[in-house]
Amino acid sequence: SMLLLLLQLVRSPSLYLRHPDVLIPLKSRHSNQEEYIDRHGIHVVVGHYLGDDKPGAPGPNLTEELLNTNGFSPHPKAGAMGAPVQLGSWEGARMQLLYHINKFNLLASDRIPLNRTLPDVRKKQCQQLDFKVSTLPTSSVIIVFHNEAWSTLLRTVHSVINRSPRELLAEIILVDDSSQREFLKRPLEEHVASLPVPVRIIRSVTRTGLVRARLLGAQQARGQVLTFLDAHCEVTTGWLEPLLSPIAEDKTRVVCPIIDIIHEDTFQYVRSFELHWGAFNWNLHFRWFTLGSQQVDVRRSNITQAYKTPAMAGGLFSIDRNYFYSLGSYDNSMDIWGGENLEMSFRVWMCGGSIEIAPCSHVGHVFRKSSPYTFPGEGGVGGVLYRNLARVALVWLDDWSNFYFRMNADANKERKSVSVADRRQLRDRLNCKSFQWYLENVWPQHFFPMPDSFFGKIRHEKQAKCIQQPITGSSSQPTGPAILQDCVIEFYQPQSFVFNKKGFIMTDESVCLDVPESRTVPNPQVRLMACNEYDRQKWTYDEDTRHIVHVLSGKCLDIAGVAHPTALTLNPCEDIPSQRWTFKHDDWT
Ligand code: UD2
Ligand code: MN
Repeated sequence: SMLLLLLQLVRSPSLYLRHPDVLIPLKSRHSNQEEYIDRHGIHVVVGHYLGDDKPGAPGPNLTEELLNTNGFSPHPKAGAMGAPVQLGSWEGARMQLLYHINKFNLLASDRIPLNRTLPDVRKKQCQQLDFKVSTLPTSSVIIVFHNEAWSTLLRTVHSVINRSPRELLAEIILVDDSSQREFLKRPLEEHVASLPVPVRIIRSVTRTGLVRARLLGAQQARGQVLTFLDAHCEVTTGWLEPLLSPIAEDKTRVVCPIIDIIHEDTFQYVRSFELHWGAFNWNLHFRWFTLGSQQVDVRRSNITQAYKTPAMAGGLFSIDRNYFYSLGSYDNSMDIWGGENLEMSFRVWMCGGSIEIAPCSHVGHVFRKSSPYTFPGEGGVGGVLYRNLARVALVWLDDWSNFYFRMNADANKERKSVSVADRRQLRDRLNCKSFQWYLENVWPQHFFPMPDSFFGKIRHEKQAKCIQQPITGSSSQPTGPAILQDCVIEFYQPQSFVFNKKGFIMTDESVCLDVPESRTVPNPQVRLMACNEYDRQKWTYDEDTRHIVHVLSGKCLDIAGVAHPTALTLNPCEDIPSQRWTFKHDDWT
């Protein structure tokens, strides 16, 4: 019956603190449970599990045997201290069979105990910090999942229980976003009932997507802070205190851990860099970038302190519960996956808060190369993602939304189908700052066009060709030798450059025109390299001579010669045609 498709396991009957904007109460069939329909028509049942529901449709070809749940019998030493799991060569076929289910090595994950040990990956100074637990707020940990594997989901839960001070952990809330693996439901409820921390399960009948699933969890949370985790994480020693302590000082700080890597093939725990922060590219896809030299200096002055980041990855963060709601929680019109991380980042920053990374908090996450689940909704994964991103752009990007839609045909297609009036109102009501303020103050190293910078193509007059970034075909930074190609008349990302007031010639993914060998080689190659704010990436333009001068060497941008007609180099400045460049401005607003 519909009644029990959504249910929540509670450990004690009590009154629920619910956020008022969501619920229509229903008369319940059972005296010991409450039911309601939320704003999205999701039928929610809150109460004791009564165990009389009928299983729904089974997932595609997923049998209990295949997923090894009740028969889950890990090897006690596998993956201990975060070590990679060694599978036997005879297990290859089974590994392949299981891999596609979650797009990670399920066989390896199932071999590791739920309580596996991990190294303490924190820096010494972090390990020596002495948090006064009694001064910290309590936290609910909210984990949403759709068709998550038994072993990864429960290892997330166990790691939280094993490595959090009990007094800080109000509860764990698992929100099942309509998983199809019916046979896992009862074992999950039985398993969590035996745990020493209250774990509640909320199930959504319909596939609602991670934003609305997190909202379902947040409504039920009793902790002062909400801590969100993906369903395939493992937290390490001392992870929680550094997330809560900045919030104890100031409720408008939204704090993320360092996200370490749980390898998707071996489940090895790999510590990641602490000298990164989060931002995004011209497609509004989240990216990690290395900290600029100024940020590194700030970090070095106190390496245990949380540092500011322009954006969060999205899955792992702590936020004061009241602050979460006063700031408009989430855009609940966002579907399935994507965009909510930037929406929240812009909203927090532009409306008076901050997003920070606590370097003493390390949480591992299984990063995957592709998504294991379906994207219901028109247009599949692209339709869903770009409708979400179109919402982000229309609400938060001001003039840059035009730039975004010109750069992104996929998002532009969705532009007409979304309506964001309520979120625009929220932005007005909260009196939030502009996107220009955000770019200038929160992310001064950004590579977006500005009112006072050049944006467009850089044309070699004699050859009638334009500078182009190398097309690498990979999703990482497109670095390599800069080349000259036929100018494309329309907007064309690989030929679009920002030349900003600081002298950097930059393009998407934070790559800058650079000459690494400008002082060691007579005819050095001109390249596109990760922007690093060093002087060797600075240029000036002389309107009279039309020279583009490399500041550090004082030499001029030139073509490499007849033998290399598409390559660029530096030469001593001369009044010659091969050193003449013009800027073709593109109107991006
Ligand atoms: C990252 C974030 C993720 C989210 C996403 C953008 C990290 C480590 N992860 O992608 O949290 O911000 O960017 O949206 O920062 N899920 C549902 N219902 C759905 C789809 C997903 O409950 O319809 C769950 C899923 O089971 C998982 C969580 O949402 O627990 C995040 O999804 P993901 O792991 O596919 O996202 P990820 O890590 O690629
Ligand atoms: Mn994830």
